[in-house]
Parts: sequence; structure tokens; C-alpha cells
Amino acid sequence: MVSDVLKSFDPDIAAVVENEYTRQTDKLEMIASENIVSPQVMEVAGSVLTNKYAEGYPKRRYYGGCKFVDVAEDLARDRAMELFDAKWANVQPHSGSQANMGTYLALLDPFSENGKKIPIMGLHLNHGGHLTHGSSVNFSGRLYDVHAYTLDESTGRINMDDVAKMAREIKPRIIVTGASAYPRFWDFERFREIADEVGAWLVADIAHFAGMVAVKKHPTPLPYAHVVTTTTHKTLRGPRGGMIMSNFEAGEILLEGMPKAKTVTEAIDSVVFPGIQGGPLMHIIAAKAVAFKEALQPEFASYIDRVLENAQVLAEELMKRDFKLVSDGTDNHLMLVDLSTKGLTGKESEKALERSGITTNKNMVPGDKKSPFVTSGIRIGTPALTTRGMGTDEMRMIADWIDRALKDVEDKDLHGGIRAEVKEMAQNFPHFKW
Ligand code: DSN
Repeated sequence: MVSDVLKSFDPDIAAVVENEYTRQTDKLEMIASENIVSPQVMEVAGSVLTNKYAEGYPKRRYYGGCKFVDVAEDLARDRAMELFDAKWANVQPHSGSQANMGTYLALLDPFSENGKKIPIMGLHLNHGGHLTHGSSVNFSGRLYDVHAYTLDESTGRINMDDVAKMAREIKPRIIVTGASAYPRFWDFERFREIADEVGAWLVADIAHFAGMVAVKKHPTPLPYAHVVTTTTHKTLRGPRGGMIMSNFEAGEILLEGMPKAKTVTEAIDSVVFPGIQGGPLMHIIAAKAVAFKEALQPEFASYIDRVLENAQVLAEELMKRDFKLVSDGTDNHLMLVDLSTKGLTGKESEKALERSGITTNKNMVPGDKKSPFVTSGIRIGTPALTTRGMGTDEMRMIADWIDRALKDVEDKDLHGGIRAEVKEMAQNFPHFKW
């Protein structure tokens, strides 16, 4: 895992890497946004490409020596477009947040209305939305006048009539779809109708379910959203990073109010660089290209099928044990367990599960009365364990462990016993399996 040279030069960091490898291998990583990359993606992400500066875009760089990294960026873009049926892509965002920032700033200049904040709509953070969808502590909530739509608390789902009503009242200029903790499909077609009716741009942030969209196991927003953003490291199983796509060809839409008349895609390109980023991470862009090639293989489609099957089985097994899931199930790779019905908080449950060898994260549930540091729920996902080759038998074992561990969140002996069982099972599964 770690070279002798690193071990002798920097034993502290060598130990961090080795300990983290062991943690990922002998525990169960069930944080829904995490995954495990292939050795090939890892190899390229840790390659000499990290040494190269390449500000600009392929064949339009501000530095010499970009002949080879240009090939990598062109391949990453072409493969992304093939994978998602998109006509345009920018693979430079360092993260999903940068992808969203680049998109919003290109579509809507926050300083264009004499200091008056421009309205946008996104899913409320406490109902599964993301910080960049309009949280007051994020650039999105600080630069724009955010109106958050919420889930219908009786169903745990988005009520599209409520969204339409709110949009008619607010008249947002951007409507953001997508979430970090929403277990159901998105109705992008209806969102576009609403956006058209009120004159808003539609942005789809597919960071969580991009892997499913790529293999057509989740509705694709590409025909409907003006701009689609994603991360590359969640269900897509690539290196940590972001990406922006659109199905509008460069030149198709002219952006009003931009300092120099531009199309949407030209505006996004120039906001990403030089607007908000400097040198692109060429090692990560090349690793994105490798991950997209992997995602174009039939093995990736069957991986996603297993992610979804595992999520279904885990959800059913938890519900059989009287766990309340928000929306009573899942359409995707994650589920949100509402622990208030068991009198538990997310914080104590996350800790009890961690001691048992199962890593999850506490999460707000719709209508949560607890603070984000405590919460009433936990979010659980299947992408990383499925990458290791675990299937439905293991999901049944995990549901049982979760149930036992949460019977007494203070009982460290109970958790120690489960930890030993988890470790024994986990060791049968390699870190990455095609
Ligand atoms: N932090 C990510 C997640 O866990 O969903 C979102 O960016």
C-alpha cells in the first residue's frame, strides 16, 4: 500500500494512508456519496500528470508543453458526452460545488441588478438538498435570494404542484433540481415545464445518481435541463471532482446581460476558467477519462444494477425490522432512516454504528426538530459495498447488524461483538472488484 521510501521519510503520513486503507477494507463504508475507485483510476490520479500546469482549454492554453494533457482532456470530454448523451461538457471543475458555482455565475450575474438579490429555487438543505442549492451559509445563499422548496412531509416526496405554485409566486431565474439525500426519482420534464412557464433556467445537479443516469436506470435530465452538473466520484465511481454538461450546442442559446455576448456554454467555460479556477487538475481530468471509459463498459451497467438491487433489499429488510424510511423506500442507491420513531437521534446512532464497524452519516429528515449536529436520521447507501462485490446476502446481514446495534446505542460490548462479525465478513471482499 505504501512504499518503503514514504514510510521512512514520512512515517506519520504513511501511517495515515495505511490506517485509512485498513478502515476502508475491514469496515463497511455505507456513506451514500462515497465509492471506491479502480486501481487504474487511482494510478492515473497519482501519476506525473499532477506536475503539469495547463490553464486554458485544449489547444488554447496559457502554457507550453500541453500536447499530452490536451489528449487527456479531449478524451475525458468526449467520453463524458458519449456516456450521458450530451452535446457539450466541461470536465475542469475541481468539485461539484465548483461546477454549480460556475453554472450559476454564468447563467445569472448576481451583481447585475444594482445590489438586489435575484431569486433562485432549490431543494431545502434540511429536506435533502445540497449546500450549493441555496443554503444561507454557502455562496449560493449569500449571492442569490433563495427560496427553498421542501418535501411533502406526509409522503417524503416532492409535490410538483407545490413547486409550480411556489415558482409562480417567486418567479425564480434558476430552478435547481437534484439532492444529496433524496431517495426518489426526479420528474425533470415537469420541472422544465415549470421553468419555462416562469422564465427560469433549469439546472440539474445529478451528483448522487449520475451512475444511474449513465446506464439509464434513472431518468436523465439531459433533454430537459439547460445545464447538468455532477461530481465524478459518487455512483459514477471516478476520481474526486466535478463536471458540467449541456445538451445545447455551443451557439444555440445566447445569454442576455453578459458583458460580452456569449452562449451559455461559452459563458460557463469562461466562468470556470479564468472566472473561478486557475490551473486544471490534469491528473484528475485524465483519471476522469479512465473512469468514464469504465462506465461505458457493460460491467458498469451490471454494477449499477447490483447497487440498486442491494438498496432495495436493504430498504426492505430495514422496514421489516420496523425502521421508518423517508418516503417508505427508495428508487436509487440511498435511503434515509427516520429514527425518531425509535426514539433515537442520528448522532448517537451514527456513533453506535461506527463502533460496530458500519460507517454512515447522521442526516436531517423532513420536519426534523433536531439540529444538524444531532438530527433524527441517518443516510445509508450501497455504492461502495457493491463495488467490493457484496450482494443481497450481505445486505440482509447488515440490516440485522444495524437493528442489533441500535437496540442499545450505549452498549459498547454489544457493538464490539458486532464489530468482530463485521470484520470477519468484510475481509472476504476485496477492496475493488469489477
Ligand atoms: N458531501 C456530499 C454528500 O455526502 O452527499 C455532497 O456534496
